[in-house]
Amino acid sequence: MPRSSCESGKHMEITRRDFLSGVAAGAGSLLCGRIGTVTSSKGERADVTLRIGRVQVDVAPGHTVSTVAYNGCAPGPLIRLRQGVPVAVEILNDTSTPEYVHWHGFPVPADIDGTEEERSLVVPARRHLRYRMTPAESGSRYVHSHVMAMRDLTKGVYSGQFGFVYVEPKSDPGNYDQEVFLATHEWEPFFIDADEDSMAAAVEKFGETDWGPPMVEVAYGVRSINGKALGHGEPIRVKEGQRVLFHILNASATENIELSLPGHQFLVIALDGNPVPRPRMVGTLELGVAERVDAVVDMKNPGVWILGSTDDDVRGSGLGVLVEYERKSGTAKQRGPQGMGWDYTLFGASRAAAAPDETIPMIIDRIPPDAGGFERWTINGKNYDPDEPKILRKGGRYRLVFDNRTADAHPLHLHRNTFELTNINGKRTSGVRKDVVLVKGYQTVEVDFMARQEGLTLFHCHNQLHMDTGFKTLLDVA
Ligand SMILES: [Cu+2]
Repeated sequence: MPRSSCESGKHMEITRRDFLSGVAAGAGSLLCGRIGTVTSSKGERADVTLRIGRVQVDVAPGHTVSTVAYNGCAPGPLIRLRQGVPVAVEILNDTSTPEYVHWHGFPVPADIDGTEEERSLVVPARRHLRYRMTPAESGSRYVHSHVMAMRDLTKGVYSGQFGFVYVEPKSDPGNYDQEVFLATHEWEPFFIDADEDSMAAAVEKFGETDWGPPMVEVAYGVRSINGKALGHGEPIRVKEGQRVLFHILNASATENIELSLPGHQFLVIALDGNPVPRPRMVGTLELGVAERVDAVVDMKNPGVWILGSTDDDVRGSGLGVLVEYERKSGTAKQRGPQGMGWDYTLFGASRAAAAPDETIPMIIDRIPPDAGGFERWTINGKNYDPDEPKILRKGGRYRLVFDNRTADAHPLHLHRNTFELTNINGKRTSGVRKDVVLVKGYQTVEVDFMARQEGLTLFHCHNQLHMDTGFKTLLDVA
């Protein structure tokens, strides 16, 4: 099995000049295995090549993970595309199981969206798949496996099959000196019994006798940013006075996270790759599973700091990276986050939303677990049913109303579309465009979207365990 060919824990630090001279489609990064132009088995040119295969990832001493990843490293290479410029994609599967490769945050046709539910093209075992794709939207996007994992915690997004995709806008208004791409991920997943609080809540709701076996949750042995646990990768090296643009992706299977950089604040300029109406300064970033945040940090507090989880245990198990100013070294300074906490409405305007053609309620709840202790999730009282997609009219304007009747926070994802947040738990907002929204316990959130993309469209919770246990539904735009 190949050892991961990633340069250990480099952070894809790209200077302004590198960025401007960057090659169009497929320009590699400093991180690992470049994805430059290659010639395919058929002799045709592919702009983006992903090779799915087994690797060993050295996350930390004592934590060498054997997994499946793209192009020999996890995260896979940074893929840079240009808005509106079509690319030829080739995916080679060196493993013995079929794979689905999902372009997350891309309004692409269902056949190349990479999900079984939408009847997309599969990448067969030991075979390859080619197609063309046009990135219509700019900004921070994501590519990842979309297979069901169920009880196999080596598959789907539990594996190393994820990578950052950045689509360069037609015009770049960026004002920064250095660009850093960071992807978080947890490793060594295992099942544990659900914590007492969620068990107690469930028993209270359904009664002791109906509930059955204890619920299971997923825990992790070690966490990472760009494949390295805190202290085991290269630090992010900065200079006093620099403006650093961080592109951050939560590439977890199940974990929503909060990050801070003590001594500094983040100017949030884009969410899920889309510029926000009101860039605002915050002390803490919150990223549900699969969310992306683009934020600028003014480096004006020399020293060594940890950009990492605000939770001591989570950070202690690896979710962090050192930020080291030039000519500074030693132990990182500790300090709580400063400044405003996280709230989507901070970044929105307050324009009233146009009336939708139809409002679609989505009541989120869970039902007692199956015999194996696997919780099951329902939308409007129904576990996933592939044969009953909700029919939408092309060009129609739809409002999804998420009503979370559980204590869990759910990162809800709509495939092949971007929606606009219109109401967060009773507070009106506008102009924040996303493809994942984190709906917290007992919250109600409303999002609007135009059904522009024909065909099957998957909606699901991006927590892999929740999705696998029925928290998904299909829309069909006709
Ligand atoms: Cu969920």
